[in-house]
Amino acid sequence: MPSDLEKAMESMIMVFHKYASKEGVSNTLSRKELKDLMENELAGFLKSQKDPATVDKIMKDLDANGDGQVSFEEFVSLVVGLSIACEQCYQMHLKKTGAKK
Ligand SMILES: [Ca+2]
Repeated sequence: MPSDLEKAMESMIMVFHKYASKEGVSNTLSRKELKDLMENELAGFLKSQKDPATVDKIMKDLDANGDGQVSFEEFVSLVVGLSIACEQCYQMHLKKTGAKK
């Protein structure tokens, strides 16, 4: 049986390919595919970002090689970045509630 971490890694791969295969090049995300992915899979994050240009900004940041497509490697850096931000919130939350684990 896969562990929680293995399941999380599998989810990242499945989500990426679910959206990447929608149109055009099947193993990269176009701007539209990235937008769909963020709206459906990162809705909580997008809601806290009031700026409507967020997707464009993120697309530009992610597209390290500038080909207008987000590869799996480029997508992973988004997930890692968000995970680091979430972990920092989690630590702040722990400090606030005084919980020790
Ligand atoms: Ca790219």
